[in-house]
Amino acid sequence: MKFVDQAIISVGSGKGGHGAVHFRKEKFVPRGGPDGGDGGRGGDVWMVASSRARSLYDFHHRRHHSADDGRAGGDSGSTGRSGAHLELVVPRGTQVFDAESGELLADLIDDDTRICIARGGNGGWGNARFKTATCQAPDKANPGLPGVTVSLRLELKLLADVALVGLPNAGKSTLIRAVSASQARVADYPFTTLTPNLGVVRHREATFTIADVPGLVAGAADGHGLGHQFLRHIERCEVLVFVLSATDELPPAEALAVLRAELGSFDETLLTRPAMIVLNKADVLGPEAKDEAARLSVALGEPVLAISAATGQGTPALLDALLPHVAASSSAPIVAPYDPHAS
Ligand SMILES: Nc1nc2c(ncn2[C@@H]2O[C@H](COP(=O)(O)OP(=O)(O)OP(=O)(O)O)[C@@H](O)[C@H]2O)c(=O)[nH]1
Ligand SMILES: [Mg+2]
Repeated sequence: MKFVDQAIISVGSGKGGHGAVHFRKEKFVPRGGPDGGDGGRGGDVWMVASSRARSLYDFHHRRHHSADDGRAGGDSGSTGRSGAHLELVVPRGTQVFDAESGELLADLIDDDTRICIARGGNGGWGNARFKTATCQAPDKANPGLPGVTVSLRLELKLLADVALVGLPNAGKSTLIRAVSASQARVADYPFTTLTPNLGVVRHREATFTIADVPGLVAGAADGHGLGHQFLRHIERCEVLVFVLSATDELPPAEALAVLRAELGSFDETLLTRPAMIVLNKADVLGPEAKDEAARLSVALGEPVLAISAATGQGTPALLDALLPHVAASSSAPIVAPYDPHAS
């Protein structure tokens, strides 16, 4: 299934059913009173997060979604049937914005978090409600109220604890495959990865998620390569791993400078996020790799870990170093959990 991480949709809640005008007709009751029932309520539109949903693909194809209308009231005071509510299931990590004002309506993070986007219209009163002392036979009933239509922008931001950031071909996908069950595609050419991959890492007692986003290149901010379009997926991660290739023509320190410049031009705060630097493809350098990593570490003034995503060398040490960051991770939803009894 295609990975789609943005969609613009419109949702409409159901109309309320009309109230009925009706009079009791019974044998031997010459002038039965009014007994027209109320219309049923229109259905609401809800959004609910679920780990079963993986992308916003369905919304890319179907743009309009509406709940059912309420039915009209009936005879003998019977209320019309309410319209069924509509539940739209989105992946965890979906942010829902009002497309017109840009306001963030909900950040659906936990499984089963839900929000009512559009309330259904109330049903109209039937004529039984209008009977008064002076008006015993009202022929008046209210129409049902209309539903509301809302334009929404959905934006999926993956919820990974760790994000791998690197130039194309640095070995990010090889690394996510090495440490998780992800089947990310690996190949010896740039831009093998076109959409983010998520993997679940189980290391010692901990379980955390790791994201492999498409390679970044210099000028991504101006739309080079795949541009910045996937960087929003790393906004919520706890820790970044800069994956540098030891065999690239571009020296690793320069590669890191390119990556940091691109992250910074997308979102300055990403530069203050805890980060780890790995020098990948250590197997190619052989025993030299450790010294190379040490030299780089001195030059940068930051720790650098030599690893080989291909052979697994150094990856347990990387996962160990990530543990303190991911253990602290917790993301709280900004909307209250669904309460079916709340009005
Ligand atoms: N020798 C060696 N080769 C590696 C290592 N890691 C990755 N490679 C090779 O490098 C090439 C690129 O690897 P990928 O994992 O696809 O790189 P990527 O960073 O995901 O690339 P994009 O998806 O294009 O951004 C592949 O041919 C891999 O086999 C490593 O540790 N050692
Ligand atoms: Mg890749």
